[in-house]
Amino acid sequence: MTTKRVLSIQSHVVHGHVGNKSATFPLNLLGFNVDPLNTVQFSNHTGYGVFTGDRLDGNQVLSLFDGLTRNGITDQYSHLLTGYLGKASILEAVIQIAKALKALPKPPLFVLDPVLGDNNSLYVPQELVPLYRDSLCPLADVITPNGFEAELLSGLPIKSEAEAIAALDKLHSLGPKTVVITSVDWGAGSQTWSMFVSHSSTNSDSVTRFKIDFPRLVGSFTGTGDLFAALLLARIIDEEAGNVITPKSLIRACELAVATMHHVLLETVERMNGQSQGLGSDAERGGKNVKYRELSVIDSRKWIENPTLEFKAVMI
Ligand code: PLP
Ligand code: PXL
Repeated sequence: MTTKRVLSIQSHVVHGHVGNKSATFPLNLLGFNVDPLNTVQFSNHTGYGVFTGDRLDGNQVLSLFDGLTRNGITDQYSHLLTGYLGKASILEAVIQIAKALKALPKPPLFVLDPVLGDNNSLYVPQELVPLYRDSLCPLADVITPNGFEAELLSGLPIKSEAEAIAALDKLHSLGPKTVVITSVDWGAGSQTWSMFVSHSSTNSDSVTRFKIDFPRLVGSFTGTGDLFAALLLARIIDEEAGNVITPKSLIRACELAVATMHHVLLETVERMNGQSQGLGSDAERGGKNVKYRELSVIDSRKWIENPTLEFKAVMI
């Protein structure tokens, strides 16, 4: 078995489960060595009323990568995972890192989560959108935008299945062979959200496309995209087929990741309801409720290791 070693370039928060704090534990549990390169260190995610801490600069990120390179560590990675980068100079540094890793004799699989925002609002500067679209996405093997990010990167609206398929095609044309639009929210009238996935094989023109519908839960959670990307990475490669992504391995990885996500959110809601009892409505709590919405990543370990399949992929 090949060593599974991930260079994971994302945020660190002292409290809570986003970025590397969302990705590292599940990856470790699933047998991956993780080298977290933290782009920022914040007290908590930026959706709280207050957050403190610092961002690295692009040259500090490059200096960390240089240390790894000079010690012969960078050629040991089986995967590169990138998430919250937060500012343009870090994104530019990551472009250089991805290029350096791609030039190796055995380049790692690059899973890129283009973290820009959610629910129609950006949580990073607008200038990151064209940098992702034109410079980083072309270097990635797999991209995992949410619905809002997919609209920003493709420049296309996603209000129907036909529009989701058009966006998948547009995102493929940026370069990645595998595109996963993690969640399309059809609005409050719908009981479900949908994931849309498209994969074009390296040596033929054939494209596999499928969707997975899963229940819409009340409330919004931060770090779900980070957790999903880690779970997808962990199972996406078919070792028996020669360490490549196959339609079969991709479908299974998505189904298992959605199953885990669903259970993590159920655990989170259950814990949240217990903790926040007696505090009145969300409005009365004046935004303080956000701390009760942290994902229950650790308490969900059995669902990370052994998810029960509940939501099936449907070919489209
Ligand atoms: N809920 C479930 C069950 C999921 O599988 C996902 C997918 O990643 C999400 C919610 C939301 O993910 P995102 O934060 O990428 O919108
Ligand atoms: O999950 C996205 C994310 C990651 N990292 C940090 C964040 C957010 C979203 O708010 O603030 C630090």
